[in-house]
Formats: sequence, C-alpha cells, structure tokens
Amino acid sequence: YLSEPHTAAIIPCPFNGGQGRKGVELGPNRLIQAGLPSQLTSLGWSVSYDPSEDPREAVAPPLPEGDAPIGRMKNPRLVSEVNRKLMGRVGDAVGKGWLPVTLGGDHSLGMGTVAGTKSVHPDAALIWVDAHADINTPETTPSGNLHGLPVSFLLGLSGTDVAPFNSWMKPCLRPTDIVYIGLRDVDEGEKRLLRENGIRCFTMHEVDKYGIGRVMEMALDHVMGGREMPLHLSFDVDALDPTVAPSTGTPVRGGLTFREGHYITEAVAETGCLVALDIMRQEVNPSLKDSMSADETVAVGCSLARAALGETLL
Ligand code: B3U
Ligand code: MN
Ligand code: MN
Repeated sequence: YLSEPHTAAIIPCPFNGGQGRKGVELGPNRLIQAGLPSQLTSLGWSVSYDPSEDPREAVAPPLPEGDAPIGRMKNPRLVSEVNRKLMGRVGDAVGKGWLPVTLGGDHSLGMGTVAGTKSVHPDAALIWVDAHADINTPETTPSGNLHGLPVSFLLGLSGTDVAPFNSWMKPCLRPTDIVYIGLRDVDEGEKRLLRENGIRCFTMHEVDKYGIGRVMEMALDHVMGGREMPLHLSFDVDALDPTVAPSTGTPVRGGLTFREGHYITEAVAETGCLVALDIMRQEVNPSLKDSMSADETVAVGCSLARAALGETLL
C-alpha cells in the first residue's frame, strides 16, 4: 500500500481540547526534539516533516460562535474542527502512499486519523491499543471529555449523528474492523456498548492469560484474517504501565510492559500492511520534578514508532 521510496509523513498535533489537563499538547514537540524524524530516516524511510510549519495553528482554529458544551460534550466545535482538518491531512498522506505518523495530543484525534485512513481504504483494519476503550457516546460519557468518545463516532453509535460532527464525519468503521489491546479502565456504559456491538477486546486479563504473542496472533487474525488488508494502529501511550510511561495524566496500574508494548508494534510492522500510525497521549509534564519521567516517556514513544516502522532487535 506504500509508494517507493517508503515515506513517513510526521503530523504533530499538540492538542488537548478533548480533555481537561494540560501537558498532553507538549508531547509532539518533545518527540521531534528527541530526534524522531532523523531516527526514522536512519531506518531507511524518507521523512516528510516541515520544521518551519507551526503545528499549533492546526489545533487552534478560530471559532467565531464560541464553544459552549453541546449536551455533555465539552469543546465540541474545537474538537470537531481540529479533527476535520486532521482527517484531510491523514487522508492526503495515505492517498499518496505515504505513512502518516500522527503525534498527539489527546486521543480525540483518533476520530480524524482513522476517518482519514478510511477515506482512502474503506476496508482498513484498526488496532486500538489503550487502557481505555474510548467508546463512550454523547449519551454515556461520564466526563464530557471527547477523548473518551472517538470510537463511537467512527462506528456511528447512537447519539453521534450530532452537529457539528455530522457535517463532515460519516460512520466509517464496522465493529468487526476494530480490535482493542490493553484495556483495564472501561466504564459500565462502554462495557455494554462493546458487548452489544460484539467488538473483540484483549484486555490485560487476556494479555496475562495468553501472553502478548498469542494475543497479537488472535488480534491480527480477527481484524485481517488473510493479513492482506491495510492496517491503522492507534497507540495510546497510557496502555503502557505507568512504571514504563510514567508521564501520563491519568495513570492506570497494571498495564503493558515495555516489551509487550514494543511486541505489538513489531508484530504490526511484520504484517507489512501498516498504512497509518498514531502515537497518542504522549504527555509531558513541564515541571522540573517530572523531567526524568517525561524523558523516559518520550523515549518510549520514539522507540514504539521506530518498531512500528520496522526497527528490529537484530
Ligand atoms: N472513560 C472515561 C475516562 C477516559 C477515557 N479516556 C481516557 N480517560 N484517557 C471518559 O471520560 O470517557
Ligand atoms: Mn485513548
Ligand atoms: Mn487511554
């Protein structure tokens, strides 16, 4: 699915409007400062990245009518507009046969990235690596934070056919297209939605039971049986255990180990079918006290991206 020479399009998205905390918008820049573009070049990729472009412009569109909540949804116009643009950028890259590497930012951005991939490859499979299911609907969300809702919009679940999103976003994901890995903090309403829609989930329980090797085999079999299908990987760094990625706003204990996280990205690279990658919720706390854990978390984000793009241990 990729054109020659293989080209990665880095899309920094310093966006935090899908939730209430600061820090998540600092991640993309830190990954770039840590050398991610040149690391991917060293792996043999052409890298499309424009350092002169200010990524903050893409995430701060002017909103003439203000942004009062709609129902429970907070910052709905902002999140909608940012994702509408992101869908275009990801779609353009995938359409050229480039591999977009979107650096988040909070996971509400998954709406735009997956919709962008699906605009080119309607049959694309999706692996969502996360502590959370991010499948609340505008009706079930306990917080109103849109980072907890992207999957329900992609699926077109009840309550998601709502302005301003429905002016640009059409349901593009079938329940059989998506598989989750790493879940361990799922709301009651989300559990019901996952059950009702028959969505395949490998929670941390299954990771413990089968080991990550079997889990990846089963996950890939489920979403891309013959392995002949474009694949989008959306990796929320909070899927990793907080001891591995300590610099995260809402740590949930009992997560993926360093190797389990990397095994996922390595197994995805081995399929040869990856067409889009998200490294999301790469949070960085600016306080000095946390600078060590921020550095560690940034380094993990970079090495996950490298592994997904084919870096091997030997
Ligand atoms: N499920 C909760 C909390 C949450 C979702 N995603 C994250 N946290 N990172 C919600 O607000 O929807
Ligand atoms: Mn998430
Ligand atoms: Mn999460």
